[in-house]
Amino acid sequence: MLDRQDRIERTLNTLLPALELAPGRLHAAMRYAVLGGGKRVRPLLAYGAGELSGADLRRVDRAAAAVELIHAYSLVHDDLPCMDDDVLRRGKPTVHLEFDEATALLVGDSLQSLAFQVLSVQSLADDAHRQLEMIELLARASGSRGMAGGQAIDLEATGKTLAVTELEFMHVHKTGALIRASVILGARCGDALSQAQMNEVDRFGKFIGLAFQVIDDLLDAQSSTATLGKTAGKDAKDNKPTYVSALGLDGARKLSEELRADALRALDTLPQSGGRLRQLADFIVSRQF
Ligand code: GRG
Repeated sequence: MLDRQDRIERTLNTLLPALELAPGRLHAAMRYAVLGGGKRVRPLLAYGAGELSGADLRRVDRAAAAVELIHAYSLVHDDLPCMDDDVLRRGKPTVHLEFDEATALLVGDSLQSLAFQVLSVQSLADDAHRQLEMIELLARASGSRGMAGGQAIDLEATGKTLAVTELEFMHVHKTGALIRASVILGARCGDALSQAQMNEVDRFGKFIGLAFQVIDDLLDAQSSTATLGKTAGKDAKDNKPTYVSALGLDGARKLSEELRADALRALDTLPQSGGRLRQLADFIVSRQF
């Protein structure tokens, strides 16, 4: 994990525009938003899946960077006063506080564009058609039928009580779609997996994406701002429906274990029984931050 975290940091550092390039303030804010923080779970999943499919590591670097850039953009926009209105992210003041709101908006826009630039200008696959499919996959996962759509549902749900099926629908989109795309994109950088195995990788991504969110809800309820590097206890304060409000602490913990088991079962038929994806599933469900 440490090796891959270091690798994605170096890749992102190279891909982000240099401070010396105009407009310097926007580039400084983009670098502030992306570098030196975060667990890099989505890149780690892409690397894990890429390893299973025998992918060239340099190709996975690009896929991993693209998903992390989309993720970083979503965090910057999510923290804006018109959305979650938060002051702390990755242990630092949020981008709109450190810079200003207009810059934060442009940081998100620019990171999203950069993600697609990275996927387009460098080779991800021998077959150009495959590369286009990968670009489409990330576009769908981030758009109104994926992450942005999930965020819209989340904003509408504030102050309401949602059934567990409705919560699941929201999070399959808001958090799950990008996590699922990270695994698939990593796997698509190589050729070693059959279609049946790719389907299992996709199933793994779906279960682990939901498990990630259940744990996020538990940590928000149980952990501290200092440990998380973002404001803890915000869901309850903002009256947001969560797995904890729907199922209680024990029920949410039990669901996370069931999702982990489902995710691990999906890996059973894969080479090395899923290799590092298995370890990442454990990390996602056992994490403390
Ligand atoms: C603004 C289009 C748009 C979408 C925002 C992902 C998202 C949608 C908002 C983030 C708010 C949030 C707390 C979502 C829950 C799960 C989540 C994505 C947590 C943060 O991800 P981590 O824990 O963060 O991977 P790090 O900082 O480690 O990268």
